[in-house]
Amino acid sequence: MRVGIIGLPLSGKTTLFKALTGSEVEVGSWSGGKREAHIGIVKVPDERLDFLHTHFPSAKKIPAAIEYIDLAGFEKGISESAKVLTELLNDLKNVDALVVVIRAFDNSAVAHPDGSVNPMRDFQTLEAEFILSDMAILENRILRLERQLQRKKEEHNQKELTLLKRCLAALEEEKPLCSLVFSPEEEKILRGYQFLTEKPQIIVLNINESDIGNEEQMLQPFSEIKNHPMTEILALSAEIEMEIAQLGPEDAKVFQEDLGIQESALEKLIRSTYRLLGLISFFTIGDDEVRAWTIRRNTRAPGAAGTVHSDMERGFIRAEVVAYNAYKEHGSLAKCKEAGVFRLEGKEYTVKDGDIISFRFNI
Ligand SMILES: Nc1nc2c(ncn2[C@@H]2O[C@H](COP(=O)(O)OP(=O)(O)O)[C@@H](O)[C@H]2O)c(=O)[nH]1
Ligand SMILES: [Mg+2]
Repeated sequence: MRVGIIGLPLSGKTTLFKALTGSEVEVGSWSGGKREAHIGIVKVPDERLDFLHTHFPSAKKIPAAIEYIDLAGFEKGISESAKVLTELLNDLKNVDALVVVIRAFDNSAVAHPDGSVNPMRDFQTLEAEFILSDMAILENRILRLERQLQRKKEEHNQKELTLLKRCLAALEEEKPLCSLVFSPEEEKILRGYQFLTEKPQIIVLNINESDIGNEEQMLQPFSEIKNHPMTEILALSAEIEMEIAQLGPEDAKVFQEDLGIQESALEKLIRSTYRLLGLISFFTIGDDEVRAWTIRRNTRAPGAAGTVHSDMERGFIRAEVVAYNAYKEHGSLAKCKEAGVFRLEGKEYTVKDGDIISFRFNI
């Protein structure tokens, strides 16, 4: 799972990245045209995995992971610079969702590039710029396809042209591409383009420390956005979260309680990402390794096997499955078998959140 952090310059992207990954990169430095993306891996906290690990203490515990990419600033007018846009789109490759950071904090030491703090204006600037970037890519590609088609009528090019024109028409009406419905074949064509408005978004309002506890009110102007199926929205203070991330777990807890923060930025964002993308976890357990894996809801057993190893998908025979809650109740795999809660499932089985699975395969 890959998530790109995007936003206007000095909105707190790198600060949030540090809060999430605990990594030591410099904040606030104006990159002066140098675009460099930071990449960090975040382990997904999961109490169920912790519990399972207590039963296999000598095994390695491997949590699921989300990769966060701190993308270089997305400036107003970026869609007009083909080179910068190409670089950004390169960094965005295979990103499953965007975290869009919106500045809602005042900080006299860090002047807002547009002179004043106005979250709604910045949000609209970004969304408009996302639309313009996608349009720039589409217009380019449409021109080229039309030229190719004049030389030679090829059906797949014709199909692509029709599809891209439909996309462009939507964007001209300010409709993001995620609001359109595509057939699987169309999705396949579009996948190569990395359109910004096709990616699900988690909007993060980066608020002042003094606004902690006031999140609801801060989010009020954005309430309409909550209804978009491809969007989540939340408020946090990136700077405070970064400070908390640098403390040990005990101190962090005390600090969070003092400030009235119920959930860390990391927990909030991971929960939003799972909800937005419809993700669930399953587990594999054994004496070597106790591990959590992330898949999309409604994945069948062979697809889940494929996340562990492609051979397991190819040579899939069956899955031996026990639900986490049943395991917890009975206390061991042997007892689960005795109690008859251990199931054999075939190719058609849809994996559920919390399933503990052992795959049988043959290649
Ligand atoms: N007061 C305050 N300052 C912040 C907050 N988040 C970021 N900053 C400051 O804003 C500046 C820019 O932050 P940075 O994360 O580098 O922004 P980026 O350009 O979006 O990556 C830095 O000096 C940060 O310390 C916040 O939540 N509150
Ligand atoms: Mg930065």
